[in-house]
Amino acid sequence: LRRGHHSVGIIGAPFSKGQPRDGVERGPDLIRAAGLVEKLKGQGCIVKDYGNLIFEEVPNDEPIGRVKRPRTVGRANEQLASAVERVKNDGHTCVMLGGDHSLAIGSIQGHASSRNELSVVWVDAHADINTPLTSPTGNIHGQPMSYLIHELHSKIPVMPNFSWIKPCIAAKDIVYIGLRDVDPEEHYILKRLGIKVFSMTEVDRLGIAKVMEQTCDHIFSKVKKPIHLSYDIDALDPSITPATGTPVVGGLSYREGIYITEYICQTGLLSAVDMVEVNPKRGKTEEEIKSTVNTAVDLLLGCFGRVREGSHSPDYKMPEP
Ligand code: HAR
Ligand code: MN
Ligand code: MN
Ligand code: MN
Repeated sequence: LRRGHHSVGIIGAPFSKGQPRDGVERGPDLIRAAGLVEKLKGQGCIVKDYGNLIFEEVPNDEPIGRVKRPRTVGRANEQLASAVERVKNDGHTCVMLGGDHSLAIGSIQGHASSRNELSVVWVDAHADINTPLTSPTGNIHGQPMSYLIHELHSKIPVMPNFSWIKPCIAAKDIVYIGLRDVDPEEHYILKRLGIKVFSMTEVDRLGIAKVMEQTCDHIFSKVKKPIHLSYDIDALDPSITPATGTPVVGGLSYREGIYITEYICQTGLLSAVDMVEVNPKRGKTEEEIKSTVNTAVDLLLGCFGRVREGSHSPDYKMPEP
C-alpha cells in the first residue's frame, strides 16, 4: 500500500470535559474548515465524513475522589467507542478529531472491539497514564491510558459510566514518542510496566529516523498488529502549535512531527488516528491558531500518503510542444 487509495472515515468529537479549558471542542470543525477532507481527496484518498458526535451533559456529575466529571467523560467515550467501531466495520482507517485526549479511551476501545489486538503509538508531551488515584489534577485527559492497559486493571477503581471499558492493550504493545512532562507516579508506572518510551531526550540522542525504526522494531517484534496512532498536538513545540491547553517547551519540530506520520503511513498498518487537543481559545493571535490547525491537517495528510518529495499519478503524460 503506497500513496492514494486510503479509505478514510472521519469522526468529529467536539468534547472538552476531560480537562478544564473550553475551546478544545472546536477542534473538529476548525480542522475540517482548514480543508482536511478536500486535501485528503486531492491526494487520492476515499473519504467519508461521519460528522460530529452529539454529547449529552450528564447532570449532577460530582467528582469521585479527585476525578472530575467522570459520568460525562465515561458516557461520551462510550458513544465514541461505538462510532469508531462502526467506522472500522465499514472498512475505513478511522480518524477521530478531538476534543481533548480523554477521547482516546473511546477511540482505542472502539478500535479494539473491531480488531483482535492493536499496537498504540502515543505521540504527546505527556504520558496520560495516571490512574484515577494517582492523578494530581483529576483531569481525565491525563488518565486515558490507565483504563486501557491490561496490566493496570487492578489499580482502577469502579466509576459510574466506566463499566463498559474492557482493558484491551498490553504494555508491550505501546510506544510513546515526545514525552517531556511526566508526573512521578506516571514515571513509576512506565518503568514498572516496562513500556517503551522515546522521550525528547531519545529524540535528541537518536534522531527521529532511528526513533521510528526502533518504534517499529518494538511493535512488530512478534506479529504485525494494526496501529492506533494517538497524536496530541502538544507533542510538537509550542512555537509551531501554541493553541493547545497544556503547551510544554522543547517539543518536536514540524519536520519531526511530520516524519512520524510519513513513517507510520508507509508501514501499511495504520488503522486509526486520533488528532486531539487543538484549542483555538489558547491561541493568542489568529496566526497562532492557524499554525496549530494547519499543522494538525498536515500531520493527518502525512498519515495518508502525502510525502514531501512530491508525487504524480502513474498515467501522467507530459505535454508535447
Ligand atoms: N499529567 C498531568 C495530569 O495528569 C497533565 C496532563 C495533561 N495534559 C495533556 N495531556 N494535554 O496530554 O493532569
Ligand atoms: Mn500509505
Ligand atoms: Mn495527551
Ligand atoms: Mn499532552
